[in-house]
Amino acid sequence: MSEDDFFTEKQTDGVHLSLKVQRWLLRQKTRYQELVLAETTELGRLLALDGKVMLTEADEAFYHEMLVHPTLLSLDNPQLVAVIGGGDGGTVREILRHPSVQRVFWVEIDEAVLNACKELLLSVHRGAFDDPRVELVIAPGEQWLPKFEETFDAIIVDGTDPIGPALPLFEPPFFQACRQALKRDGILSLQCGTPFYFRDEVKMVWRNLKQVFGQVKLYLGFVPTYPSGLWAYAMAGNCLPNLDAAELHRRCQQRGLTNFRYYSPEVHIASFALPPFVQELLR
Ligand code: AG3
Repeated sequence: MSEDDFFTEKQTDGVHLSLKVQRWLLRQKTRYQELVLAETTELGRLLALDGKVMLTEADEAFYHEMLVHPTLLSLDNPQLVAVIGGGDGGTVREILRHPSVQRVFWVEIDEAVLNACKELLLSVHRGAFDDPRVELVIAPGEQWLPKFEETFDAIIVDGTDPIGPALPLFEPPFFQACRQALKRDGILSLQCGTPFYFRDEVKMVWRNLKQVFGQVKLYLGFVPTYPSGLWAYAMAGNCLPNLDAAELHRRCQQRGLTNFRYYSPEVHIASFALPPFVQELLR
């Protein structure tokens, strides 16, 4: 067994995660990043960009459900949604489960990622590319959003880590553009890294969001193949509703949302309880 049989993410200088690979499906340098798709022995297919795990088939639902449903279930009637990034289609797939959604603008910078995922990650996008409600735009989100004339019920940012090329998606000018592109009661949600290893990044994203939005909430989920497994997400808006589990259950039922793998109304509520070491980052 050689090291070539493993995909390794250097999560930090001293902590690496290795997944054993049965078959390499694609290794490609795109215009923007280095893309790897592989069949792992235990976790299904793997998508990695610039050496970082974006998803495995085994746990992608944990991430995509938590990025999408807390936000869309907080809205009475989400109709127009923008997704920035998320080239694999998992985020768009979860959005399309909400029957009130009429249009999704899916803005991804890297066409090569879209093409590769469309062909090789069918279980992830499950046809999202061909859904008539979806409008695919190939552009950098931070350039496209300020030009769009309508206002969104939700904007969901599914970028990579808040370092390197995706950094503009975590900075105040982009958050301003999001605020302007949202309806009065619209909500922005995004992933913001792990509070265990990426303390400064989580702090930075929190501070930048607070500068721009009236209300910001951080919440947590478990994603086994991401650094530390403990993942932070943020929701931001003018005024975020506080729904109880009974109301969330009612909304799930109304919308025909069942068969989640990670999300549940109880998990939703619990995910906003932050351990002291995370609270510390937000002071
Ligand atoms: N988007 C966020 C992945 C960040 C993972 N970071 C890491 N492995 N260092 C994933 C895209 C899935 N749609």
